[in-house]
Amino acid sequence: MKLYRTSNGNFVEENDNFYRVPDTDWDELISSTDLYPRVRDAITKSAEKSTTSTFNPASVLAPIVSQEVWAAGVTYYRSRNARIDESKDAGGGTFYDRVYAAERPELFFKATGRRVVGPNGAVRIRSDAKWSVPEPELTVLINPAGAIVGYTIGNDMSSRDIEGENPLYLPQAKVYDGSCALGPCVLLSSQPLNKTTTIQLEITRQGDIVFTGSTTLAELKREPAELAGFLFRDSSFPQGVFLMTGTGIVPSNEFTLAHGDVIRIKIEGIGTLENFVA
Ligand code: DO4
Ligand code: MG
Repeated sequence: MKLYRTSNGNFVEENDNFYRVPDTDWDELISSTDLYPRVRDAITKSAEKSTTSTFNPASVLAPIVSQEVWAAGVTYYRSRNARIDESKDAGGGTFYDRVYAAERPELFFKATGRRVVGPNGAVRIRSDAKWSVPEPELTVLINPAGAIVGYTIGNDMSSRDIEGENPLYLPQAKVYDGSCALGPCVLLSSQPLNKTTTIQLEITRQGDIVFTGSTTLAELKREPAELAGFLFRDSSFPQGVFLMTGTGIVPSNEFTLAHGDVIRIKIEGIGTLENFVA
């Protein structure tokens, strides 16, 4: 089951049919302990009446209202290497390698709903950054009890020159208007995704492909449940929380995003999140 938040209410998709989830407030729905039965019930009731609902893909919004978005970093070997390289003048060889190997992961605050862009929306690059990249990341939805209940696609937009200059600049490199995209839906499942699940990134500029890359969840060093466990240590999330699990795709150092670029992130089993750079 895939859950969509739209400007016309909440919908669930199953087997290519769309069903309205009636009278639901997004925050209340996704944080409820009976999320799956409620969504299943919406399908059953619609099926009994033989009604499917008209679903307008253009009305899809980011799947977030009051939730915070957090992010994990340096969870893929590719990310570890890229960070060590970008921060070599700041002593990055030590701290990125250490966090990759440590028991405690890197977790950082990424966004509130106000800063999150939905499908086809405009993400931004900072005006004071010279080196900007998208970070395609499997993103988990965790309920207030700390259980992973769903999966979506996230883009952790990042300013690599600011991050590389000094690790203490990380919040500025990561948190700004339009720095995060989520969507298009939440794949509802309490089961871990298969390790063979692919994550693909494609960037086009004026119609030409300027970057493609892919990875799989087999390359993710830490289990999403382990990351969620650390996030919930001494922190509560009454409306649930989204946690980005880190990037395994990093373009080469010559690449930087430009205004107008189109970023497509595809995760097998979830869908495609497409955004353009404002
Ligand atoms: O420590 C820097 C950020 C790492 C990150 O965002 C990632 O690995 O995805
Ligand atoms: Mg990231």
